[in-house]
Amino acid sequence: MTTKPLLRIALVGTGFMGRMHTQAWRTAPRFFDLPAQPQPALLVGHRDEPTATAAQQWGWPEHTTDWREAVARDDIDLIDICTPGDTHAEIALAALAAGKHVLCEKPLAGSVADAEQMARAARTAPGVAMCGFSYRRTPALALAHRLIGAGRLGEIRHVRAQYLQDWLSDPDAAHTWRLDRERSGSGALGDIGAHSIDLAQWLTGQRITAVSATMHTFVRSRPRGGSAEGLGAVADATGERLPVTVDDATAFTAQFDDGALGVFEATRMATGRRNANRIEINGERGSIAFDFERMNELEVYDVVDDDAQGFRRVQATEARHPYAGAWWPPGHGLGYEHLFVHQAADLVRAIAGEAPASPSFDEAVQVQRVLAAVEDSAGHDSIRTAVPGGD
Ligand code: SOE
Repeated sequence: MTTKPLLRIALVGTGFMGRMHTQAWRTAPRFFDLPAQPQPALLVGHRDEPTATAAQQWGWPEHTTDWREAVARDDIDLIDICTPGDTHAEIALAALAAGKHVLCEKPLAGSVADAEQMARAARTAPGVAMCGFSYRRTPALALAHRLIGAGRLGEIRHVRAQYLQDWLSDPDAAHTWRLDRERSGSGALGDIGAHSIDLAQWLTGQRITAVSATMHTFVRSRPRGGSAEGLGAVADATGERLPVTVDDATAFTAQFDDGALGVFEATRMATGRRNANRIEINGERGSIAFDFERMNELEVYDVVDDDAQGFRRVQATEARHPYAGAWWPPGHGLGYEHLFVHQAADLVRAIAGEAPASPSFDEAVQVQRVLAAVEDSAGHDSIRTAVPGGD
């Protein structure tokens, strides 16, 4: 029996994403035949007690509150960054300089300048760097990518992408770092709109070259969150309200470099839409449509006419579909966590040189540039046309 080389991981971040990545690192080698064995080695948090508790519960043998320790250690191969966006650049740059592989959550950074610096470092570093735009690893979307890549839609004309959530629709939902521009970069735009931008560019193979945008914050202050942070945050007892410094909702139109026209919407205020990451692409020869709330399905339309023409609902749950064959018998279906398992598996393969890391930091910078252009556009009233008679 040959033993596989170990890939020793330090994960930075003990929130929802830290938990998700932990699960992914443990599960990936159980379902995918990988060229190396991921080994969760060190969990890094920012407060000692919660970090110790998370390490114990999630099965990390060691923990620390100093990410620099993880970067300095010779027995760590990969740094997995699951922290708020304002910390990504510093950690990733140090990790790459120390020769580590890096997985960095999305969006890549808080600014284009930081993201560009990270991408420059990644280009020359010995380690492999990848950004966590996890939806690329949804079997139905990977299938869409394959169909579009094979030319099944012909020339692409429309991209219609909406990412709709509702966890902030209650004006008294607690404040979290995701509502603080300093820490998160932006709100609905960077948190979920970034996924739509990445998917749109990846699926079409086209870059967004121009945007026209509007952004809005409906609830301008929220109760301070207690000890639980992130999506599960609950208001503390003080009654103090903190300012919301990011967008609750963003909408923009876009032009792509090969002629497609895009319409995008990202909001965390769409009551009843829990995680509706939707995208529809129309080409001259057909269309695809996807909604993450029905993540195992891809709608496919082909213009070739016959008596049964119309959108077909393809269940992307069969062995011939991307990723799906590694899991359950046909038709049994996958969930949100599986995207992260696929991401972990793909990164291990990229590190072994079997395929390029995707999305690379260069691809993630392109998303960052679109985010910045959207904010820039929305911030310039002069490029918006007022409707006569309105105030
Ligand atoms: C919260 O809006 C969130 O957890 C995002 O941060 C993730 O990227 C997305 O996958 C689900 O929603």
